[in-house]
Amino acid sequence: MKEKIDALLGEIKAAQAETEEQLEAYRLRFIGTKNVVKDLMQGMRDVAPDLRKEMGQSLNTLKNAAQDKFQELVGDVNRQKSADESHDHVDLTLPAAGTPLGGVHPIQAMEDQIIQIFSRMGFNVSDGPEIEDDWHNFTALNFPPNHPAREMQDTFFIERNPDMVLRTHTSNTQIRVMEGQKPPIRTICPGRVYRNETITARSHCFFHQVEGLYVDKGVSFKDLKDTLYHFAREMYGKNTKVRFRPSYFPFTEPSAEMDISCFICDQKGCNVCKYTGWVEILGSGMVDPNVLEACGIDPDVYSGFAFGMGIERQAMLKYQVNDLRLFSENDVRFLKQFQSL
Ligand code: 2NM
Repeated sequence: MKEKIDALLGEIKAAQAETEEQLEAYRLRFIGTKNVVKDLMQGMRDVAPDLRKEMGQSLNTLKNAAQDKFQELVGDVNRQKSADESHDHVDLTLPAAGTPLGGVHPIQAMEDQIIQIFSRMGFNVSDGPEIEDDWHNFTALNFPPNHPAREMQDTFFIERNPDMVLRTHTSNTQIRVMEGQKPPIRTICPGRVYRNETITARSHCFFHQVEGLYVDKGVSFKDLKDTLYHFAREMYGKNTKVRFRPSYFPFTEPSAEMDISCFICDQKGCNVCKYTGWVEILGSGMVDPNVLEACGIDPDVYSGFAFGMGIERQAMLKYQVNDLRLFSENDVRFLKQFQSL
C-alpha cells in the first residue's frame, strides 16, 4: 500500500493538462466517483491494525494532493483557453494598418516654394536673429527717431533692455548681410516677425515673411520689375499679370507695391480681389542710399532693390483661408487639408 501511495503522489506531482481532454482524464483518475484514491481506501480493511493510522494519514495527504493539483490544472487550462480565444480575433490576412504620416505646414510649404523660385534666379538664403537691437531693426533701415513703428503699440520691446526688440521684419537680416558681405549680394531672408497687435482673424502678433535683396553695380528698377514679374508667374501661373503702384517705405526710394491679376476669378470679379481684379502680394523698392551707407556700402558705386512679402497673406489668398489664427493653432482638422503639399 505504501509503495502505491508514493507512486500515485509522484504521478500527481508530474501531471500536466493543456486541453480539456487532458484535464478530464486527470479528473476521472484522481477525483471522479471511481478514482484511484477511493480504491486504496477500500484496501484499508486488509491493512494490519497497527499500521492503519499511518496509512489513513498517508491516504488523506494523497487525496488532498490530488484535489490541489486538480485546481491548479483547471487554472492552467482556462488560461490556455483565453489565450487561444484572443488570438482568434487576429486576422492575419488583413493588410497592415499603415503608419499615420504628418504633412508639411502650409506656411512652410509656401515658404519652400518661394525659396525655390528665387534660388533658381541665383538668390541664396540668409538667416538672422528674431531678438534684435535697435540698429538692425530700425536705425540702419533709415527709420527716423520718432517714426510710429518704433512706438510701444507697434513693437515688442525686451523689458530688461530697451535697446532690444522682437524684429518687426526680416530686413534686420538683410542689414547684417550687407554689413558682413561685399556686393554682389543676392539673398532672401525667410522667417518669423512680431508686431504688437491685437489678435483677430486678420492680424496676429506674429507672422512670417520672405524678404529679398539684390545689391550690385548698376542694379535698376527694371531689374526689380523683371525679377518680381518672373516670381509672380512662377508662383501664380504663366498668365499672371502684374502692376506696380507707388508706395512708401523708410528704407526704399522709390517704393512700389505689386499687385497680381486675381488668380481666383481671372479678373472677372470675386471676394478675394474685392471685385477689383487685382490682389496685392508684396512691397518693394530701390534700397535707399542712406541704408547702403549705414552698412558700409558706397551708394555712389552700388545700387540695389529689395522686396518683402507676408507668407500668411499669400497662403490666405491661395487657399482662401478666412482666419489668420488657423495657421498657428495647429488644429489637425485644418492641417490635414494640406497633407498633400
Ligand atoms: C519690404 C518692402 C520694400 C526691404 C528693404 C530691405 C533692406 F534691408 F535692404 F533695406 N530689406 N527689405 C523691403 C523693401 C521690404 O517689405 C514689405
